[in-house]
Amino acid sequence: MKETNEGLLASTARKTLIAGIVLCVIGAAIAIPVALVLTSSTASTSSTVSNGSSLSTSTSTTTTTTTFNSSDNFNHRVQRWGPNDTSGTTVAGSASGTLGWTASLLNYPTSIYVDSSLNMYILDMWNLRILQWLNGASGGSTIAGTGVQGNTSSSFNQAFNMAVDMSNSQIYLADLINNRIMLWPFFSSTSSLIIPLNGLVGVTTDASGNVYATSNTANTVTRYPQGSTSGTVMVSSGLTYPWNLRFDTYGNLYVADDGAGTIVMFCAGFTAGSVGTIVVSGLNQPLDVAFDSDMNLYVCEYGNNRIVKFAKLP
Ligand SMILES: *[C@@H]1O[C@H](CO)[C@@H](O)[C@H](O)[C@H]1NC(C)=O
Ligand SMILES: *[C@@H]1O[C@H](CO)[C@@H](O)[C@H](O)[C@H]1NC(C)=O
Ligand SMILES: *[C@@H]1O[C@H](CO)[C@@H](O)[C@H](O)[C@H]1NC(C)=O
Ligand SMILES: CC(=O)N[C@H]1CO[C@H](CO)[C@@H](O)[C@@H]1O
Repeated sequence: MKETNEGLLASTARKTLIAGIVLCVIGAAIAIPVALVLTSSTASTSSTVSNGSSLSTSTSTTTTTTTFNSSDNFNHRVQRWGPNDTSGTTVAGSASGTLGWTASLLNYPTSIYVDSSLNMYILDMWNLRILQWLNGASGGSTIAGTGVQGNTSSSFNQAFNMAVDMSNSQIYLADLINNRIMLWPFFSSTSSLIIPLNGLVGVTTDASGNVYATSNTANTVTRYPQGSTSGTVMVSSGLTYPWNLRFDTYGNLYVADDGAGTIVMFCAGFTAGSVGTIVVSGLNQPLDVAFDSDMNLYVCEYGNNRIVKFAKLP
């Protein structure tokens, strides 16, 4: 990820970010293809997403972290947008953007996950902890991390992304500086599994619990069966500095390709050696993707300090 200073585009000056139609056949036995048809962009918000690095959707809301790394603007908060909101509401951290290390303040929150009850899991990067922040609470509880920077099985260092596996009450953490994925059972003092991966930056799981991670030095996506530390490189060409990645409910995979400014899609069941289809291009440092329950696609566009929504056509 490179630093830029483009700031926000005025709404009238937004680029048209147009995508195409992608057809994926879901399962050999199912004849009906699912079409992902994207329209041109409408940004769901404006200046309130400053250096946003991560977003998460729940049934009725979109939630994003709003700071990442800026030398002059630290918001250190998580904001939530309802379906038609034009501005966000701060739901964790300081509304005025003050950083801190108490239970109610954040220090570079880089990754967010929201469960179906709107409880949040927040990777509070420079506090070296993951917080579980119940919906409506005024502060969080540390669910992983000791607050101490390190490379042991109970510490991590500058982690940008995580994948929360609610069904097994555990979190996969992309421990970037230490080049490893750590598996943290909720409220455990140590990691229960460590997977080495050079250049690791993004991590997610599929519906079966397999782990997928991006490397932005090798420009790859690697797949690890649940519980295994040995992976298969699934994607080894077509990506340029990939960041985070995520599956939709049909099992198709989307990679935010930061360096190319694109979202690259792989149909469910894709095999090793696959080259994806670019479904969105013209983005400025896309770091994360998410879908709502209607299959609208949201992109966290760090370089333009905004979230972009691509509506699925009926
Ligand atoms: C923040 O940005 C500066 C300038 O690009 C960089 O040197 C530093 O490593 C970054 N820090 C983090 C935590 O990303
Ligand atoms: C959001 O706006 C759409 C289009 O106007 C409308 O159909 C929908 O009911 C609204 N949703 C909420 C929760 O207000
Ligand atoms: C772990 O951290 C210690 C202390 O900073 C350092 O000496 C050591 O080289 C590190 N090991 C690795 C594998 O990074
Ligand atoms: C790297 C980057 O895009 N930093 C931005 C963070 O947010 C502030 C305020 O919106 C911008 O001025 C920076 O350019």
